[in-house]
Amino acid sequence: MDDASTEARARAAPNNLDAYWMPFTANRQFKANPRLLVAAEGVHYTTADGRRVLDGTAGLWCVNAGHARREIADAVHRQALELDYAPSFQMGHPKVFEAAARVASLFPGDLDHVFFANSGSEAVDTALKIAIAYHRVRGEGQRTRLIGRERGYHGVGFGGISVGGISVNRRLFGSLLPGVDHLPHTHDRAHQAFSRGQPEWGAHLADELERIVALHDPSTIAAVIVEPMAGSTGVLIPPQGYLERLKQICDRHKLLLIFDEVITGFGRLGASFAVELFGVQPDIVTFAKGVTNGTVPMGGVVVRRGIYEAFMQGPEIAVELPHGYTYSGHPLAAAAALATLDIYAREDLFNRARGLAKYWEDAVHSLKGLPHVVDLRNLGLVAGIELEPIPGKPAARAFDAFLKCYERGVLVRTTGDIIALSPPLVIEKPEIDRLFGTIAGVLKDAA
Ligand code: PXG
Repeated sequence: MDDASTEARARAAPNNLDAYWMPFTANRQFKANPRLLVAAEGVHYTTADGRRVLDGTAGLWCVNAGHARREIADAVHRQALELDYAPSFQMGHPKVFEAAARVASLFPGDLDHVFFANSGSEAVDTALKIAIAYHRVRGEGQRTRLIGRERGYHGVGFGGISVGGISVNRRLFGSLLPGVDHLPHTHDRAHQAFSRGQPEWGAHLADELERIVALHDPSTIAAVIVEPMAGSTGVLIPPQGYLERLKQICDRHKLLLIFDEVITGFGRLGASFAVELFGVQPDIVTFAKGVTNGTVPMGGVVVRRGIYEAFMQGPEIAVELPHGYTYSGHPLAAAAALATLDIYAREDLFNRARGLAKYWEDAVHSLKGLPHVVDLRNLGLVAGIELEPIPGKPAARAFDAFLKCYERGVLVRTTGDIIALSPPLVIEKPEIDRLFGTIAGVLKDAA
Protein backbone atom coordinates (compact mmCIF):
# COMPACT_ATOMS: atom_id res chain seq x y z
CA MET A 1 0.00 0.00 0.00
CA ASP A 2 1.46 3.41 -0.89
CA ASP A 3 1.91 6.17 1.67
CA ALA A 4 -0.93 8.26 0.36
CA SER A 5 -3.52 5.54 0.75
CA THR A 6 -2.20 4.61 4.23
CA GLU A 7 -2.62 8.21 5.23
CA ALA A 8 -6.06 8.35 3.73
CA ARG A 9 -7.06 5.26 5.67
CA ALA A 10 -5.71 6.73 8.91
CA ARG A 11 -7.63 9.95 8.35
CA ALA A 12 -10.80 8.03 7.64
CA ALA A 13 -10.41 5.85 10.71
CA PRO A 14 -12.36 7.93 13.25
CA ASN A 15 -15.51 7.58 11.21
CA ASN A 16 -14.96 4.00 10.20
CA LEU A 17 -16.97 1.63 12.36
CA ASP A 18 -16.04 -1.44 10.35
CA ALA A 19 -12.87 -2.79 11.98
CA TYR A 20 -14.22 -3.10 15.51
CA TRP A 21 -16.05 -6.39 16.13
CA MET A 22 -18.30 -5.34 18.99
CA PRO A 23 -18.94 -7.71 21.92
CA PHE A 24 -22.46 -9.00 22.63
CA THR A 25 -23.79 -6.50 20.09
CA ALA A 26 -25.92 -6.73 16.98
CA ASN A 27 -23.00 -5.36 14.92
CA ARG A 28 -24.91 -4.75 11.68
CA GLN A 29 -27.83 -3.06 13.42
CA PHE A 30 -25.46 -0.90 15.46
CA LYS A 31 -23.24 0.13 12.56
CA ALA A 32 -26.26 1.08 10.47
CA ASN A 33 -27.47 3.28 13.29
CA PRO A 34 -24.68 3.86 15.81
CA ARG A 35 -25.19 4.88 19.42
CA LEU A 36 -21.94 6.52 20.46
CA LEU A 37 -21.31 7.83 23.95
CA VAL A 38 -18.63 10.49 24.23
CA ALA A 39 -18.78 11.71 27.83
CA ALA A 40 -20.33 10.95 31.20
CA GLU A 41 -20.87 12.69 34.51
CA GLY A 42 -22.95 11.73 37.54
CA VAL A 43 -25.93 9.73 36.33
CA HIS A 44 -25.81 10.97 32.73
CA TYR A 45 -24.05 10.09 29.51
CA THR A 46 -23.53 12.51 26.64
CA THR A 47 -24.04 11.12 23.15
CA ALA A 48 -22.00 11.98 20.04
CA ASP A 49 -24.91 14.13 18.85
CA GLY A 50 -24.83 16.10 22.10
CA ARG A 51 -27.81 14.63 23.94
CA ARG A 52 -27.84 13.88 27.68
CA VAL A 53 -28.95 10.33 28.45
CA LEU A 54 -29.93 9.14 31.93
CA ASP A 55 -27.87 6.07 32.80
CA GLY A 56 -30.36 3.50 34.05
CA THR A 57 -27.77 0.74 34.02
CA ALA A 58 -24.66 2.16 35.76
CA GLY A 59 -22.80 1.42 32.53
CA LEU A 60 -23.01 -2.35 32.69
CA TRP A 61 -23.85 -2.68 36.39
CA CYS A 62 -20.48 -1.20 37.38
CA VAL A 63 -20.51 2.58 37.84
CA ASN A 64 -22.08 2.42 41.29
CA ALA A 65 -20.75 5.78 42.54
CA GLY A 66 -21.77 7.62 39.38
CA HIS A 67 -19.60 8.77 36.48
CA ALA A 68 -16.48 10.94 36.36
CA ARG A 69 -15.58 10.77 40.04
CA ARG A 70 -12.60 13.08 40.31
CA GLU A 71 -11.04 11.27 43.28
CA ILE A 72 -10.79 8.06 41.27
CA ALA A 73 -9.50 9.79 38.13
CA ASP A 74 -6.87 11.65 40.17
CA ALA A 75 -5.77 8.48 41.95
CA VAL A 76 -5.33 6.65 38.65
CA HIS A 77 -3.44 9.57 37.14
CA ARG A 78 -1.10 9.86 40.13
CA GLN A 79 -0.51 6.12 40.15
CA ALA A 80 0.40 6.02 36.45
CA LEU A 81 3.12 8.60 37.08
CA GLU A 82 4.36 7.07 40.35
CA LEU A 83 4.38 3.33 39.56
CA ASP A 84 2.79 2.43 36.25
CA TYR A 85 3.31 -1.29 36.47
CA ALA A 86 4.94 -3.81 38.78
CA PRO A 87 5.34 -7.52 38.02
CA SER A 88 2.53 -9.42 39.68
CA PHE A 89 4.46 -12.70 39.99
CA GLN A 90 7.12 -12.89 42.72
CA MET A 91 6.93 -9.10 43.22
CA GLY A 92 4.40 -6.81 44.83
CA HIS A 93 3.46 -3.18 45.35
CA PRO A 94 1.85 -1.62 48.41
CA LYS A 95 -1.55 -0.70 47.01
CA VAL A 96 -2.50 -4.23 45.96
CA PHE A 97 -2.03 -5.46 49.53
CA GLU A 98 -4.07 -2.56 50.82
CA ALA A 99 -6.79 -3.18 48.26
CA ALA A 100 -6.99 -6.86 49.27
CA ALA A 101 -7.30 -5.96 52.94
CA ARG A 102 -9.96 -3.36 52.19
CA VAL A 103 -12.04 -5.74 50.07
CA ALA A 104 -11.68 -8.48 52.70
CA SER A 105 -12.87 -6.06 55.40
CA LEU A 106 -16.27 -5.94 53.66
CA PHE A 107 -16.82 -9.64 54.42
CA PRO A 108 -17.81 -11.39 57.62
CA GLY A 109 -16.03 -14.20 59.40
CA ASP A 110 -13.09 -15.91 57.78
CA LEU A 111 -13.75 -14.74 54.21
CA ASP A 112 -10.47 -12.89 54.39
CA HIS A 113 -8.08 -13.68 51.52
CA VAL A 114 -8.30 -12.04 48.10
CA PHE A 115 -6.94 -13.13 44.71
CA PHE A 116 -7.06 -10.49 41.96
CA ALA A 117 -8.00 -10.91 38.29
CA ASN A 118 -9.06 -8.37 35.65
CA SER A 119 -12.70 -9.13 34.99
CA GLY A 120 -15.65 -11.10 36.23
CA SER A 121 -14.94 -13.88 33.74
CA GLU A 122 -11.39 -14.27 35.03
CA ALA A 123 -12.66 -14.11 38.60
CA VAL A 124 -15.04 -16.99 37.87
CA ASP A 125 -12.30 -19.09 36.22
CA THR A 126 -10.09 -18.39 39.21
CA ALA A 127 -12.79 -19.41 41.68
CA LEU A 128 -13.55 -22.67 39.85
CA LYS A 129 -9.84 -23.54 39.62
CA ILE A 130 -9.26 -22.76 43.30
CA ALA A 131 -12.25 -24.93 44.25
CA ILE A 132 -11.02 -27.96 42.31
CA ALA A 133 -7.40 -27.47 43.40
CA TYR A 134 -8.44 -27.03 47.05
CA HIS A 135 -9.90 -30.51 47.15
CA ARG A 136 -6.86 -31.87 45.36
CA VAL A 137 -4.33 -30.40 47.80
CA ARG A 138 -6.38 -31.85 50.67
CA GLY A 139 -6.20 -35.31 49.17
CA GLU A 140 -9.70 -35.35 47.66
CA GLY A 141 -8.66 -35.02 44.04
CA GLN A 142 -11.72 -36.97 42.90
CA ARG A 143 -13.92 -33.94 43.69
CA THR A 144 -13.85 -32.32 40.25
CA ARG A 145 -17.47 -31.82 39.27
CA LEU A 146 -18.96 -28.35 39.21
CA ILE A 147 -22.64 -27.52 39.65
CA GLY A 148 -24.03 -24.34 38.11
CA ARG A 149 -27.61 -23.28 37.52
CA GLU A 150 -29.89 -22.84 34.54
CA ARG A 151 -30.05 -19.20 33.43
CA GLY A 152 -26.86 -18.49 35.39
CA TYR A 153 -24.33 -16.04 33.92
CA HIS A 154 -20.74 -16.36 34.97
CA GLY A 155 -18.97 -14.51 32.18
CA VAL A 156 -17.62 -15.92 28.97
CA GLY A 157 -14.52 -17.98 29.76
CA PHE A 158 -14.87 -21.70 29.11
CA GLY A 159 -15.32 -22.29 32.85
CA GLY A 160 -17.96 -19.59 33.09
CA ILE A 161 -20.02 -20.73 30.09
CA SER A 162 -19.78 -24.35 31.24
CA VAL A 163 -21.31 -23.66 34.65
CA GLY A 164 -23.46 -20.91 33.15
CA GLY A 165 -26.95 -21.73 32.04
CA ILE A 166 -27.78 -19.36 29.19
CA SER A 167 -27.99 -21.61 26.15
CA VAL A 168 -27.27 -18.95 23.50
CA ASN A 169 -23.97 -18.26 25.24
CA ARG A 170 -23.02 -21.96 25.09
CA ARG A 171 -24.33 -23.48 21.91
CA LEU A 172 -21.68 -22.23 19.45
CA PHE A 173 -18.71 -23.25 21.53
CA GLY A 174 -18.35 -26.99 21.44
CA SER A 175 -18.33 -29.42 24.30
CA LEU A 176 -17.24 -27.05 27.12
CA LEU A 177 -15.91 -28.40 30.43
CA PRO A 178 -16.77 -31.99 31.28
CA GLY A 179 -18.31 -32.97 34.60
CA VAL A 180 -20.73 -30.06 34.95
CA ASP A 181 -24.36 -30.29 36.04
CA HIS A 182 -26.98 -27.61 36.59
CA LEU A 183 -29.59 -26.78 39.21
CA PRO A 184 -32.95 -25.58 37.91
CA HIS A 185 -33.35 -21.81 37.91
CA THR A 186 -35.57 -20.27 40.55
CA HIS A 187 -38.02 -18.30 38.47
CA ASP A 188 -41.65 -19.29 37.98
CA ARG A 189 -44.11 -16.60 36.99
CA ALA A 190 -47.09 -18.74 37.87
CA HIS A 191 -46.04 -18.59 41.52
CA GLN A 192 -43.99 -15.42 41.73
CA ALA A 193 -45.22 -12.78 39.28
CA PHE A 194 -45.13 -9.21 40.61
CA SER A 195 -43.38 -10.18 43.85
CA ARG A 196 -41.91 -7.26 45.74
CA GLY A 197 -38.40 -8.22 46.77
CA GLN A 198 -37.80 -11.91 47.44
CA PRO A 199 -40.61 -14.19 46.24
CA GLU A 200 -42.24 -16.33 48.90
CA TRP A 201 -42.38 -19.39 46.64
CA GLY A 202 -39.38 -21.42 45.58
CA ALA A 203 -37.07 -22.28 48.51
CA HIS A 204 -37.68 -25.97 47.81
CA LEU A 205 -35.92 -25.63 44.43
CA ALA A 206 -32.65 -25.77 46.38
CA ASP A 207 -33.50 -29.37 47.23
CA GLU A 208 -32.74 -30.25 43.62
CA LEU A 209 -29.13 -30.13 44.74
CA GLU A 210 -29.79 -33.23 46.85
CA ARG A 211 -30.98 -35.04 43.73
CA ILE A 212 -27.87 -34.00 41.77
CA VAL A 213 -25.61 -34.96 44.67
CA ALA A 214 -27.26 -38.38 44.92
CA LEU A 215 -26.87 -38.92 41.19
CA HIS A 216 -23.15 -38.17 41.05
CA ASP A 217 -22.20 -39.05 44.62
CA PRO A 218 -21.07 -36.13 46.80
CA SER A 219 -17.46 -37.32 46.82
CA THR A 220 -17.15 -36.36 43.11
CA ILE A 221 -18.40 -32.78 43.46
CA ALA A 222 -16.07 -29.83 44.07
CA ALA A 223 -18.35 -26.82 44.17
CA VAL A 224 -21.71 -25.20 43.50
CA ILE A 225 -21.70 -21.76 41.88
CA VAL A 226 -24.68 -19.41 41.77
CA GLU A 227 -25.37 -15.72 41.46
CA PRO A 228 -27.19 -14.82 44.70
CA MET A 229 -29.44 -12.75 42.43
CA ALA A 230 -29.20 -13.67 38.75
CA GLY A 231 -28.61 -10.44 36.82
CA SER A 232 -27.83 -10.92 33.14
CA THR A 233 -30.50 -13.51 32.54
CA GLY A 234 -33.15 -10.97 33.44
CA VAL A 235 -33.11 -10.30 37.18
CA LEU A 236 -34.15 -13.47 38.99
CA ILE A 237 -34.56 -12.76 42.69
CA PRO A 238 -33.75 -15.64 45.08
CA PRO A 239 -36.85 -17.00 46.80
CA GLN A 240 -37.01 -16.54 50.56
CA GLY A 241 -34.98 -19.26 52.25
CA TYR A 242 -33.47 -20.61 49.00
CA LEU A 243 -29.85 -19.55 49.52
CA GLU A 244 -29.95 -20.68 53.15
CA ARG A 245 -31.07 -24.13 52.04
CA LEU A 246 -28.43 -24.33 49.33
CA LYS A 247 -25.80 -23.53 51.95
CA GLN A 248 -27.07 -26.27 54.30
CA ILE A 249 -26.94 -28.89 51.57
CA CYS A 250 -23.42 -27.81 50.52
CA ASP A 251 -22.23 -28.04 54.11
CA ARG A 252 -23.82 -31.44 54.56
CA HIS A 253 -21.87 -32.85 51.60
CA LYS A 254 -18.70 -30.73 51.96
CA LEU A 255 -19.22 -28.96 48.64
CA LEU A 256 -17.75 -25.50 48.35
CA LEU A 257 -20.39 -22.83 47.78
CA ILE A 258 -19.37 -20.03 45.43
CA PHE A 259 -21.40 -16.84 45.22
CA ASP A 260 -20.77 -14.95 41.99
CA GLU A 261 -21.23 -11.38 43.23
CA VAL A 262 -19.90 -9.60 40.14
CA ILE A 263 -23.21 -7.75 39.88
CA THR A 264 -24.56 -7.99 43.43
CA GLY A 265 -21.40 -6.64 45.11
CA PHE A 266 -20.58 -3.11 46.22
CA GLY A 267 -23.98 -1.88 47.26
CA ARG A 268 -26.17 -2.94 44.35
CA LEU A 269 -28.63 -4.73 46.66
CA GLY A 270 -28.48 -2.14 49.44
CA ALA A 271 -25.75 -3.95 51.37
CA SER A 272 -22.02 -4.34 50.77
CA PHE A 273 -22.55 -7.80 49.21
CA ALA A 274 -25.37 -10.33 49.02
CA VAL A 275 -23.39 -12.24 51.66
CA GLU A 276 -24.23 -9.45 54.08
CA LEU A 277 -27.78 -8.90 52.86
CA PHE A 278 -28.85 -12.53 53.16
CA GLY A 279 -26.58 -13.50 56.05
CA VAL A 280 -25.46 -16.61 54.17
CA GLN A 281 -21.73 -17.20 54.12
CA PRO A 282 -20.33 -19.04 51.10
CA ASP A 283 -16.76 -20.36 50.85
CA ILE A 284 -15.75 -18.28 47.85
CA VAL A 285 -17.06 -14.98 46.44
CA THR A 286 -16.26 -13.48 43.05
CA PHE A 287 -16.37 -9.74 42.44
CA ALA A 288 -15.49 -7.25 39.64
CA LYS A 289 -17.31 -4.24 38.14
CA GLY A 290 -18.09 -1.98 41.12
CA VAL A 291 -14.71 -2.58 42.77
CA THR A 292 -13.22 0.22 40.64
CA ASN A 293 -16.51 1.93 39.80
CA GLY A 294 -15.95 0.63 36.26
CA THR A 295 -12.94 2.89 35.67
CA VAL A 296 -10.14 0.33 35.39
CA PRO A 297 -10.70 -3.37 34.73
CA MET A 298 -10.43 -5.43 37.91
CA GLY A 299 -11.98 -8.58 39.29
CA GLY A 300 -11.17 -10.96 42.07
CA VAL A 301 -12.03 -13.78 44.38
CA VAL A 302 -12.45 -13.75 48.15
CA VAL A 303 -11.85 -17.09 49.87
CA ARG A 304 -12.16 -18.38 53.41
CA ARG A 305 -8.95 -18.54 55.38
CA GLY A 306 -9.04 -22.34 55.49
CA ILE A 307 -8.93 -22.50 51.70
CA TYR A 308 -5.90 -20.23 51.51
CA GLU A 309 -4.20 -22.15 54.30
CA ALA A 310 -4.79 -25.51 52.63
CA PHE A 311 -2.44 -24.35 49.86
CA MET A 312 0.27 -23.01 52.20
CA GLN A 313 2.27 -26.19 52.48
CA GLY A 314 5.27 -27.85 50.84
CA PRO A 315 8.65 -26.20 50.29
CA GLU A 316 8.62 -22.49 51.05
CA ILE A 317 10.04 -21.52 47.66
CA ALA A 318 7.37 -23.46 45.77
CA VAL A 319 4.57 -21.53 44.07
CA GLU A 320 1.47 -22.72 45.94
CA LEU A 321 -1.13 -21.92 43.26
CA PRO A 322 0.07 -21.95 39.64
CA HIS A 323 -2.47 -19.37 38.54
CA GLY A 324 -2.53 -15.61 37.98
CA TYR A 325 -2.48 -12.87 35.38
CA THR A 326 0.12 -10.35 34.19
CA TYR A 327 -2.29 -7.69 35.36
CA SER A 328 -3.52 -9.28 38.61
CA GLY A 329 -3.73 -6.36 41.03
CA HIS A 330 -2.47 -3.87 38.45
CA PRO A 331 -1.30 -0.68 40.16
CA LEU A 332 -3.84 1.49 38.30
CA ALA A 333 -6.66 -0.89 39.21
CA ALA A 334 -5.54 -1.07 42.83
CA ALA A 335 -5.37 2.73 43.03
CA ALA A 336 -8.81 2.99 41.44
CA ALA A 337 -10.20 0.38 43.86
CA LEU A 338 -8.87 2.21 46.92
CA ALA A 339 -10.29 5.53 45.74
CA THR A 340 -13.61 3.85 44.92
CA LEU A 341 -13.87 2.13 48.30
CA ASP A 342 -13.14 5.48 49.95
CA ILE A 343 -16.09 7.04 48.12
CA TYR A 344 -18.41 4.15 49.01
CA ALA A 345 -17.47 4.56 52.67
CA ARG A 346 -17.43 8.35 52.83
CA GLU A 347 -20.77 8.73 51.07
CA ASP A 348 -22.25 5.67 52.78
CA LEU A 349 -23.50 4.58 49.38
CA PHE A 350 -24.52 1.03 50.28
CA ASN A 351 -26.88 2.38 52.93
CA ARG A 352 -27.98 5.10 50.55
CA ALA A 353 -29.06 2.37 48.14
CA ARG A 354 -30.88 0.58 50.94
CA GLY A 355 -32.66 3.82 51.86
CA LEU A 356 -33.82 4.35 48.27
CA ALA A 357 -34.90 0.75 47.71
CA LYS A 358 -38.51 1.23 48.85
CA TYR A 359 -39.01 4.27 46.61
CA TRP A 360 -37.42 2.29 43.78
CA GLU A 361 -39.69 -0.69 44.45
CA ASP A 362 -42.80 1.47 44.30
CA ALA A 363 -41.59 3.04 41.05
CA VAL A 364 -40.96 -0.42 39.53
CA HIS A 365 -44.40 -1.70 40.48
CA SER A 366 -46.11 1.46 39.21
CA LEU A 367 -45.67 -0.13 35.76
CA LYS A 368 -48.13 -2.90 36.62
CA GLY A 369 -51.03 -2.96 34.18
CA LEU A 370 -49.14 -1.30 31.32
CA PRO A 371 -49.40 -3.02 27.94
CA HIS A 372 -47.46 -6.31 27.65
CA VAL A 373 -45.94 -6.13 31.16
CA VAL A 374 -46.15 -9.71 32.43
CA ASP A 375 -43.89 -9.43 35.48
CA LEU A 376 -42.06 -6.88 37.61
CA ARG A 377 -39.24 -7.81 39.98
CA ASN A 378 -37.00 -5.77 42.26
CA LEU A 379 -34.33 -6.01 44.90
CA GLY A 380 -32.09 -3.21 46.20
CA LEU A 381 -31.53 -0.90 43.21
CA VAL A 382 -32.24 -3.56 40.60
CA ALA A 383 -35.37 -4.07 38.55
CA GLY A 384 -36.57 -6.55 35.96
CA ILE A 385 -39.47 -5.65 33.70
CA GLU A 386 -40.63 -8.67 31.75
CA LEU A 387 -42.61 -8.11 28.57
CA GLU A 388 -44.81 -10.49 26.62
CA PRO A 389 -42.78 -11.49 23.54
CA ILE A 390 -44.14 -10.64 20.10
CA PRO A 391 -45.21 -14.04 18.72
CA GLY A 392 -42.43 -15.49 16.56
CA LYS A 393 -40.08 -12.58 17.34
CA PRO A 394 -38.39 -13.20 20.66
CA ALA A 395 -36.56 -10.20 22.15
CA ALA A 396 -37.95 -7.81 19.53
CA ARG A 397 -40.38 -6.04 21.85
CA ALA A 398 -37.77 -5.31 24.51
CA PHE A 399 -35.13 -4.28 21.97
CA ASP A 400 -37.61 -1.84 20.45
CA ALA A 401 -38.28 -0.42 23.93
CA PHE A 402 -34.51 -0.07 24.47
CA LEU A 403 -34.14 1.92 21.23
CA LYS A 404 -37.14 4.15 21.99
CA CYS A 405 -35.96 4.82 25.56
CA TYR A 406 -32.57 5.81 24.17
CA GLU A 407 -34.21 8.19 21.70
CA ARG A 408 -36.04 9.73 24.67
CA GLY A 409 -32.85 10.12 26.68
CA VAL A 410 -32.84 7.07 28.94
CA LEU A 411 -30.41 4.14 28.78
CA VAL A 412 -31.80 0.73 29.77
CA ARG A 413 -30.50 -2.84 29.20
CA THR A 414 -32.46 -5.69 27.73
CA THR A 415 -31.99 -9.41 27.75
CA GLY A 416 -34.52 -11.39 25.80
CA ASP A 417 -37.83 -9.63 26.45
CA ILE A 418 -36.77 -8.38 29.87
CA ILE A 419 -35.67 -4.83 30.62
CA ALA A 420 -33.06 -4.80 33.40
CA LEU A 421 -32.36 -1.64 35.39
CA SER A 422 -29.47 -0.96 37.79
CA PRO A 423 -28.76 2.78 38.08
CA PRO A 424 -25.77 4.34 39.81
CA LEU A 425 -26.42 4.27 43.57
CA VAL A 426 -26.23 8.09 43.59
CA ILE A 427 -29.44 8.43 41.57
CA GLU A 428 -31.98 10.91 42.98
CA LYS A 429 -35.74 10.40 43.30
CA PRO A 430 -36.68 12.78 40.43
CA GLU A 431 -34.31 10.80 38.20
CA ILE A 432 -35.98 7.55 39.26
CA ASP A 433 -39.30 9.16 38.32
CA ARG A 434 -37.88 10.15 34.94
CA LEU A 435 -36.51 6.65 34.32
CA PHE A 436 -39.83 4.92 34.97
CA GLY A 437 -41.88 7.72 33.41
CA THR A 438 -39.95 7.32 30.17
CA ILE A 439 -40.30 3.53 30.17
CA ALA A 440 -44.03 3.84 30.89
CA GLY A 441 -44.42 6.27 27.99
CA VAL A 442 -42.55 3.98 25.62
CA LEU A 443 -44.62 0.94 26.62
CA LYS A 444 -47.88 2.87 26.22
CA ASP A 445 -46.91 4.33 22.85
CA ALA A 446 -45.79 0.96 21.50
CA ALA A 447 -49.09 -0.71 22.39
N1 PXG B 1 -20.40 -13.06 36.64
C1 PXG B 1 -21.53 -12.34 36.68
C2 PXG B 1 -22.57 -12.65 37.71
C3 PXG B 1 -21.71 -11.30 35.78
O1 PXG B 1 -22.84 -10.59 35.82
C4 PXG B 1 -19.56 -11.80 34.83
C5 PXG B 1 -19.43 -12.81 35.75
C6 PXG B 1 -18.45 -11.57 33.86
O2 PXG B 1 -17.83 -10.37 34.05
P1 PXG B 1 -16.91 -9.71 32.90
O3 PXG B 1 -16.22 -8.59 33.62
O4 PXG B 1 -15.97 -10.76 32.43
O5 PXG B 1 -17.86 -9.26 31.83
C7 PXG B 1 -20.70 -11.01 34.85
C8 PXG B 1 -20.84 -9.91 33.83
C9 PXG B 1 -25.84 -7.33 31.45
C10 PXG B 1 -24.37 -7.59 31.53
O6 PXG B 1 -26.25 -6.40 30.81
C11 PXG B 1 -23.88 -8.31 32.59
C12 PXG B 1 -22.53 -8.59 32.65
C13 PXG B 1 -21.67 -8.14 31.68
C14 PXG B 1 -22.17 -7.39 30.62
C15 PXG B 1 -23.53 -7.11 30.54
O7 PXG B 1 -26.61 -8.02 32.10
N2 PXG B 1 -22.11 -9.35 33.71
